[in-house]
Amino acid sequence: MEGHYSAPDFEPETLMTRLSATSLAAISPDIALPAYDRAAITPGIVHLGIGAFHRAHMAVYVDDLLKDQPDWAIVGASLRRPDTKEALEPQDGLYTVAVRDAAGTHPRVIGSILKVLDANSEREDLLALMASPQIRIVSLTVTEKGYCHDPATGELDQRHPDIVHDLANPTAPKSAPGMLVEALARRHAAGITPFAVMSCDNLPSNGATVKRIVSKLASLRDAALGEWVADKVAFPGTMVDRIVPSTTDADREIVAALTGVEDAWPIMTEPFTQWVIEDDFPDGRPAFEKAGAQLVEDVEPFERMKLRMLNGSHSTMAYLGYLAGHEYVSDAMGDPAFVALIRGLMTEEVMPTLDMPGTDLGAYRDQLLERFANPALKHRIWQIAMDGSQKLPQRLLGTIRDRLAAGQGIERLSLGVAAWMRYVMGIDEKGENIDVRDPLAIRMMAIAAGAGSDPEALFEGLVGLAEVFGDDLADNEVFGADVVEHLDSLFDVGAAETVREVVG
Ligand code: CS2
Repeated sequence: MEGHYSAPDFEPETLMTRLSATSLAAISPDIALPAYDRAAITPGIVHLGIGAFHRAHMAVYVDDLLKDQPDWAIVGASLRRPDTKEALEPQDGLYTVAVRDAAGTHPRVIGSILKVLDANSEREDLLALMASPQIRIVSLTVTEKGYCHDPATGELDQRHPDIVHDLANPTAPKSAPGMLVEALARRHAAGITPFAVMSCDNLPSNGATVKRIVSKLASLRDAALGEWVADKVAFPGTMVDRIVPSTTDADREIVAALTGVEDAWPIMTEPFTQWVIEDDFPDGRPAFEKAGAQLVEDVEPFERMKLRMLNGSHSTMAYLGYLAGHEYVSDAMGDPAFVALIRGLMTEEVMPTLDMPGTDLGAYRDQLLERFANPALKHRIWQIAMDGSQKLPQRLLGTIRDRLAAGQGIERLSLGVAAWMRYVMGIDEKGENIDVRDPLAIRMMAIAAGAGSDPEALFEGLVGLAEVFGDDLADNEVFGADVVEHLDSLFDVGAAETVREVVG
């Protein structure tokens, strides 16, 4: 998702043709190309946060549908950096998605993104497009922190600098919620039906959460607008799933060798993809189900399952794996103690909290373990470790609360939290600095500096971050005792040995 991927250092090779509308004929004949006339497609969707995740996920589903539904193409927007625009513009929006596993790498050229706008330099064009009736869906992948909310409560953070800015400058907003409110305000004023707002980020109850944030911001601007947003705008919830590591120069070379053309920013991903969507699109939608999405009435059980099973395991593995010296998820999965920990975490501690009639959770777990072990997918642990303060509540803390309320143990879940606390200290087990990327990094490192390597003090300091832990967990004795015990062990014997001890 946007913010997680570094821009490629792309220097076109003089001998090889660059991917573009005119070079499609030069592509190796066994590579799939857009199955429709790109000159005939028109935009129906604006997507905010046109990072790697969107391009490996929703844009592929839309690409599958454009042949029959040409009025649903995507205009992407990047809110922070113009790098995606710079990579895709010379390529007429075309890019390669390469699916990788042990059996090989399979590229395909995607054409569903008509163009990319840079929200900073082209804000007016973007807002005007969002306000126009042809746009019926605005979708988002802006990462957890892009919603400017308090992760523990899911409420708009009114002190967030971008929100303060957007309230003072409502017609020239910076934040994703601010862009949505301004575009909706223009539609409201012009009597145009609102677009549906579809979050594709890993937030809990993402539809309801984004509705709460956007209607609150709208009401701070104008009470009547706030009511209109709350009553008339649809915010379908989604569960999105596909593992998308950031692209490296080596990936660029692999893709060029397979396709015969240069792509400045191909996307590498796994074979698996899943999209569960709440069917709430009053102004219409593409037939996403024809491309394999599941349209359901209530998406929350799916979201909870995915956030707690996949993302909860990912974050646990990321903090412990980083401290243990692993670079990629598949490296950590090469250690039987890590596999036993993650398997045990899901089976013993997460699965009993899920209510999923009709879903074989054991099979879901086994498939996750297989996906994590994919040796061809170079998924950096550090990439997952980013923004933990925004991720922990929905990935680990919700499960912990449910189990504590039922008097059940949290041995492995609390190890994930302890490893995060140890990680955000910013110093690894060899005494080297860790590049901790997190909106709260400065505060957390100050807390850690005050605590030194005293587990109790570190826990007390970090659990006081109410936007992460709420106001209940700090006083929970079981939680405190478990996390402090694990921290003690992490300081004492390190992450690899702690994992071995916990799995016995
Ligand atoms: C990962 C996710 O970076 C992370 O935090 O846990 O991006 C994960 O790969 C996706 O949610 C998989 O669908």
